[in-house]
Amino acid sequence: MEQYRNYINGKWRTPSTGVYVPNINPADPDEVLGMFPQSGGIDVDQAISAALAASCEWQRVPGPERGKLLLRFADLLDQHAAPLGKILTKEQGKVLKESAGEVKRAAVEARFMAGEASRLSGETLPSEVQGVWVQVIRESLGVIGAISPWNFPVVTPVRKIAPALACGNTVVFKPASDTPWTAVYLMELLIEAGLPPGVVNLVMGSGSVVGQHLSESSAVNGITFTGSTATGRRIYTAAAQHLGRVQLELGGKNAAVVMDAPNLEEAAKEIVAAAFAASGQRCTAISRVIVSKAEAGRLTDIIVELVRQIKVGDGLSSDTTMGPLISHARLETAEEFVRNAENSGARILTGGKRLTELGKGFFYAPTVLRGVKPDSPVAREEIFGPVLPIISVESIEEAVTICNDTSYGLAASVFTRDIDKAMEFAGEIQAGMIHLNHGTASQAHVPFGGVKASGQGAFSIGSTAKDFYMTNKVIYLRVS
Ligand code: TAP
Repeated sequence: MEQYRNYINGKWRTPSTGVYVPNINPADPDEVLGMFPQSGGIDVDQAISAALAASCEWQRVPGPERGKLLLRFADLLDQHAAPLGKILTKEQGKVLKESAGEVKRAAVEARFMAGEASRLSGETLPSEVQGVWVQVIRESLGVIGAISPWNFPVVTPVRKIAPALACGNTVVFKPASDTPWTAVYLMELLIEAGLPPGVVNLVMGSGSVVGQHLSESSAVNGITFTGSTATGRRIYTAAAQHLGRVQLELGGKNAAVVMDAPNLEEAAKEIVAAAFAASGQRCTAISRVIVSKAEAGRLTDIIVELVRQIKVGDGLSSDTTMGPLISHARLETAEEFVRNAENSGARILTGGKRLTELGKGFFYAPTVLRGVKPDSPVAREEIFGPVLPIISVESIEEAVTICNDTSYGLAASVFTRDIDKAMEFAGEIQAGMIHLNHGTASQAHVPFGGVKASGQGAFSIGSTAKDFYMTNKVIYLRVS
């Protein structure tokens, strides 16, 4: 069984603890894919020291040169889309098509950030004083801690590492314990692209040890994190002790509102795609439908018909359209949400059970619930699984009230032909991203983020990322 190592200061290193843990295939938990380091605080400290030491030189490399490294990295991602996608499917479970799509998306985001490395502009201001110029320039933040989740183990790390490098920062990268293999592969591609020693360091291990230590270190200038709101709060608290900057991308409870939809079939297709991609394990997954009473029956019928066509199985099989959940714990969470919903009067229209006939994998049937109470947990809390509750309402005002009645504020969709309703919705909804007449899909150059318990700090994709990865310096210059 292959043993993988951390990558610190340009070398692959065994963890100081000497401990390795198995990485399993969620479609077949008996299959061990490799043994990965369970690192300790010493490894994190070594990685931070390496990143600090490399920082001075890396930030002096001209932006366009840093961009060239990212362009090579983006090309390598494209070239490796098939093998890296296969590894992604094996350790994460999503279907091959989604995995390859994720790698390609990562390449596009890396390429955009390569361009940003040539656009790290500041501004020149008029001065109050004659003969004095005022300039605001942008400098690198320093050492970045990048902590990523398991649901998008390629694009999320790239979304953190690429802007960090473009902006002249160095990185300590801690991947999720469930998906370390893709992290090792990403490091190999970065090395092949010409990464200097110390500029990106990979430390694998548990969140409570490696992630926590990284967040607490005063030598880390910024932590960029994607994952649960609970962990985000812990990181925010730890970073606050040394006034570290944070960028937190957290959970969501994204609604699709359907009210006078221009085309119910199209709306249903968009909703089902956004709800069940990655087995519903996306922070931007649509995880509740709020539909007018007049349209509820027909929309529900089409959604159920589409969901029944989803073919659950091992993501490696060509006919599979939805893979397993990441872990047994996620399976139990999905079950609990559905059980509670049923107990409070909801009806299962399809799914609602484990698919044990598919073997030991963490397979859960895509599920649609009707008659869901707007104040029940399944309607207000993040499920992170293939479960879609449907709620019917009388008016757009009621829909907006229900939409906002959650601690989250990430994304929302509305399907309507009524421009007044669309604009009322866009104005009233407490969310970082609003989609009118399509599902909750983001784009590779467009700012991405949430409000309320869904996020904190600068939006992560697109040019807004620079607000996290750079700091301002003001220069007053008297010209004689
Ligand atoms: P988290 O516990 O938040 O894990 C995300 C990352 O944070 C992982 O790398 C994790 O490491 C690390 N981490 C855990 N505890 C930490 C700590 N104290 N300090 C620093 N880093 C720490 O998420 P999860 O348990 O994998 O998933 C649970 C829930 O999170 C899901 O049900 C879902 O609601 C949400 N989630 C949201 C997203 C997005 S995209 N917003 C993504 C994934 C999960 P380990 O893997 O080693 O624990």
